[in-house]
Amino acid sequence: MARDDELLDNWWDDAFSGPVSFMRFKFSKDLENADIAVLGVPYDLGTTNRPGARFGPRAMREQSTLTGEFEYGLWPWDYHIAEHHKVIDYGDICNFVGYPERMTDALQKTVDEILASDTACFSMGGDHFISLPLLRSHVKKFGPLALIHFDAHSDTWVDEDYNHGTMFYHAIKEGLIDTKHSIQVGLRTPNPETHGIEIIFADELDEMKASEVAERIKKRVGNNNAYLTFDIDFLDPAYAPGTGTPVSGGPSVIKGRNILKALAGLNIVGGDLVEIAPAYDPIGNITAVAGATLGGDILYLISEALRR
Ligand SMILES: [Mn+2]
Repeated sequence: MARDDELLDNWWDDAFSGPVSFMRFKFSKDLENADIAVLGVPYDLGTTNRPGARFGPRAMREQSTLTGEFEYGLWPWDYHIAEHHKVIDYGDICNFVGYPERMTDALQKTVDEILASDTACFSMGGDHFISLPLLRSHVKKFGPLALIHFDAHSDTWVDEDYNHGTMFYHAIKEGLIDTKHSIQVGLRTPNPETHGIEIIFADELDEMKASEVAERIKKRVGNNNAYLTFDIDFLDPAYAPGTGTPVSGGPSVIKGRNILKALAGLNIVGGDLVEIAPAYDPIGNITAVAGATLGGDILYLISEALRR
C-alpha cells in the first residue's frame, strides 16, 4: 500500500499523446510492487448476438487517457488512487483465437497469480462469459462471493452450454456465488429463474434514487466479500449503443455512476466491466467513454475496499 510518486510526479499532460494504458497507470508485470492490476480480456466467442467485444479493452484504454487525464483523480472522487495504491496495467490475456477453452485456462492461471501476490484485479472484457473464470480465481482465494451484478440480462439461463448468457448459472452450480447476499440491478429481459438472487428490475430502478438503490445493494451484501460485475448494456442504448445485446429502457450513465459511488464501504474484492463492442458506436466512442468512466469508478471501489 504505497503512494505511487513516480506516476503522480510524471504526468502526461495530453490525452491524445503517450502510451495508451488504462487511466495512465503504467504497463507492468511486476506484481510484487502492485496493489491493483488492470487486466484486459479481449475475448468475444461467448457472444450470442453481435460479436466485437474483443475490441473492448483497447477502446476502454484509449478513452481512459481522457478520464484519467488529471493528477487530481477521477471526478467526483476527491483523490487520485495513486495517492494510496500502486496500480499497474497488466496488459491483455491473449493467444486463444479459435480455441475458446484456452482462454478460460489462461485467464484463471493469470488471475490466480495476480491474487496470490496479494494484488487485487479489475478486468476489462471481452464478453460477459469471462466473469466465470474470473469468479473461479477470486473464489479460490476468498471463498464464495456475494455478486453485485449490473446488467440488462440475468445471465443465469439454465443451460449446460457455456456462453455470455449462462455463466452465472454455472457459477451458482459451481458454488461460487453466495446467492443470499447477491443482487442483480437493471434487468429488463425475461428471467424465469432467480436462483434466490435479489433483483431490482429496470422499471423499479427508474423509480428509485441512486442512493436508494445503493442502500438496497448494501443491505443485501452486508459485510461479505463481494465481486462487482458491470455489463455496459446495463445502460440504455442511448448511452451505450456499442454492445452486443442492447436493450432499450435502461438507466443513464450518471445514475449508474451515482449508484457505484455510493457503494464505497462495501468489501469489493474484485470486479470487471464487460461487453463494450466499439464497432457499433455510431460516432464519438460513446460506449467506450462511458465504459472508461464507469471502469474508473469500479477501480476506485476496489481501492476503497483495500483501504479498509
Ligand atoms: Mn447483458
